[in-house]
Amino acid sequence: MATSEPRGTESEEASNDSPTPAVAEQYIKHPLQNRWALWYFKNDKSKSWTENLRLISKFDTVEDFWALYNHIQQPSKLGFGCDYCLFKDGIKPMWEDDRNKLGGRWLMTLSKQQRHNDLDRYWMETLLCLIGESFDEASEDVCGAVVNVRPKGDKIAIWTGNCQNRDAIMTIGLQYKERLNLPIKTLIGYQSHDDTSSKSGSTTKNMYSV
Ligand code: MGP
Repeated sequence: MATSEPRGTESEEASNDSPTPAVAEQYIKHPLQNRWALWYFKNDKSKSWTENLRLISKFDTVEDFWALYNHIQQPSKLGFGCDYCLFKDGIKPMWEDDRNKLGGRWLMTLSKQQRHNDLDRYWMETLLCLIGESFDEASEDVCGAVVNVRPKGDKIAIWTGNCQNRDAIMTIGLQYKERLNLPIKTLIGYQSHDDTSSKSGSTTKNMYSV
């Protein structure tokens, strides 16, 4: 019929119809500054430490982070001996990686009671500090974070790349403590991986503390 539009024109019009910014906002994921990799460690004594470490997934948007976070178990539900590690893409969560070998970690050791009260909350806040690059320029120094689920008390740590970068390390430590709302009298210590990996006793000396 004379009044009907040719099909070609109809589809051409539709394809020229670019979404308004408000509509586009609904579809475009929010990019993170870095791509991150989540690793899982399960302690199987028949295998080496490295073999027990598995990459779960990588993400580089806010939406993909939450999809992954909501899909996996909270640390408090993991078995003893298990870890999660969140590291910048390209850095393996081990002392031996080139980007870690001169570095160290801010270490928080939790009491057994805190497994129930604080562990999952602290871990989530730690993840948000990392993906949100919360430590200003010092975020550059961050390599990743690790949660260790252990019978003697769980641990959460932020790993940084160079244990001589005092200013960056102190910025990270102070802001991290504030983000977790830790009481001023609760001290956390920073230890070099060199000292941790070569320790002979049960404690490693702190290079810095806040
Ligand atoms: P751990 O899992 O960091 O702490 O290290 P855990 O289980 O609380 O033990 P503790 O020694 O702190 O009381 C346990 C062991 O895993 C280490 O002694 C190493 O043998 C091994 N291990 C841990 N890390 C982080 C590494 C690593 O980066 N590289 C290698 N090769 N081994 C590691």
